[in-house]
Amino acid sequence: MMTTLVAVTREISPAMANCELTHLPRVAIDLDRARAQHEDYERALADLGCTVHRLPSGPEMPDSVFIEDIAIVLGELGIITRPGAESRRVECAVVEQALAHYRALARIEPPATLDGGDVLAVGQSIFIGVSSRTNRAAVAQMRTLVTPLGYSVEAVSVHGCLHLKSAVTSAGDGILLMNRAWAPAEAFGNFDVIDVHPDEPHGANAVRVGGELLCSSMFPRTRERLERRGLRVTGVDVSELAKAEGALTCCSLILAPPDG
Ligand code: CIR
Repeated sequence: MMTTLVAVTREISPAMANCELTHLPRVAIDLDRARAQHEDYERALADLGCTVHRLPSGPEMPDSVFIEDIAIVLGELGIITRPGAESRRVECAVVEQALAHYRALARIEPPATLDGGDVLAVGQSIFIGVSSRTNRAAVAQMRTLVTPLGYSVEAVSVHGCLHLKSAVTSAGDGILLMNRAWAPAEAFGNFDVIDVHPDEPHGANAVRVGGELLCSSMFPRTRERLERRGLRVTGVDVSELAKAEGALTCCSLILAPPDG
């Protein structure tokens, strides 16, 4: 039986320069630096108790490192997405094969499109960002898949950023880290909200691993706010990956031991 967390990650593609970009201008990406940062990120996950399982990539999938968009992994079920960017659908097959070792799997089907970056699961509540990548048909399919497992599904409109988790992530029990300009705080009900520092609009994307938070070192003022609230934070530099519009949650799928 699996007893520790598993973090499934994916190699950086040699074609990362051709990544999808929505809100950012294209700038040169230093592949060696990106790879070194990705290794640091994996090391940080290992230090926080994860066994890292890295999948291979290829030149036909420039955005492969952002594996979060390709699957949602709950305690009982994995869901293979149908990414909103057509160029990313080629990423699904290998992720599906790998996750089949860990979970029973379901799939999002056309006409639905869903990026995992739009899915925030907090306990039994699942918030789904309706964004340029994720549509309402996906919300309906997710609801059909997860309601029988005891989860609730709430659709949340996302504006001004790529994904729901660019705007909000879970920072601790009952606590969300948020940029309210990009997602409506009222959609989440009864959580304490820690606002990103106004100078750090991209600072809301943090990964919760066990009792700690992995945050980008690009956002020190937001980190201060988290630490002031007593949260334990590890910083990682992912500035090169950020040029491809990726953040921290998007570079892994964290699998808890399956329920039961
Ligand atoms: C994309 O546009 O799909 C990639 N360049 C970045 C995806 C980042 N994913 C995420 O934040 N969940």
